[in-house]
Amino acid sequence: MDLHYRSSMRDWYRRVRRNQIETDRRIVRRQNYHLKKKLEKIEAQRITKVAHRKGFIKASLVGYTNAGKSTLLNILTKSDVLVEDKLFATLDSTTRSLPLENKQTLLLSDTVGFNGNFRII
Ligand SMILES: Nc1nc2c(ncn2[C@@H]2O[C@H](COP(=O)(O)OP(=O)(O)OP(=O)(O)O)[C@@H](O)[C@H]2O)c(=O)[nH]1
Ligand SMILES: [Mg+2]
Repeated sequence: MDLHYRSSMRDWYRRVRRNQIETDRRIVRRQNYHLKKKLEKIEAQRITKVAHRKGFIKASLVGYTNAGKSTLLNILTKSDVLVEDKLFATLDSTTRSLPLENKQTLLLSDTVGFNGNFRII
């Protein structure tokens, strides 16, 4: 292999690498952009939710895991959240509305259950 051939191969390889790096950067930038947009949307939805909840009465079902919190939420709010005879069936809190007799609305939240000791003082 003569020297000239080797050096042109090296140049070609460098160009390919540079193009590849630029392409990768563009892909990462685009993914970043889309993730940022997604985050902004989630944040906006969260703010809307919080604003929407202002003025409502709020209550949470809190207790040990597998105690029946989700079952109670379903009965009270005629919902269909996951109920299972196992620990930590609920992994995230869920809120449902419950119309009260005085025409007000109660926002009732099911929560992730406790495990271990917690004292009621
Ligand atoms: N015997 C009896 N079983 C109940 C009662 N309430 C709920 N269960 C049962 O207890 C199990 C657990 O109920 P869940 O409502 O999922 O309990 P949870 O507190 O939400 O549990 P995690 O979400 O896992 O923390 C289910 O198999 C229910 O059918 C009750 O009043 N009596
Ligand atoms: Mg539950």
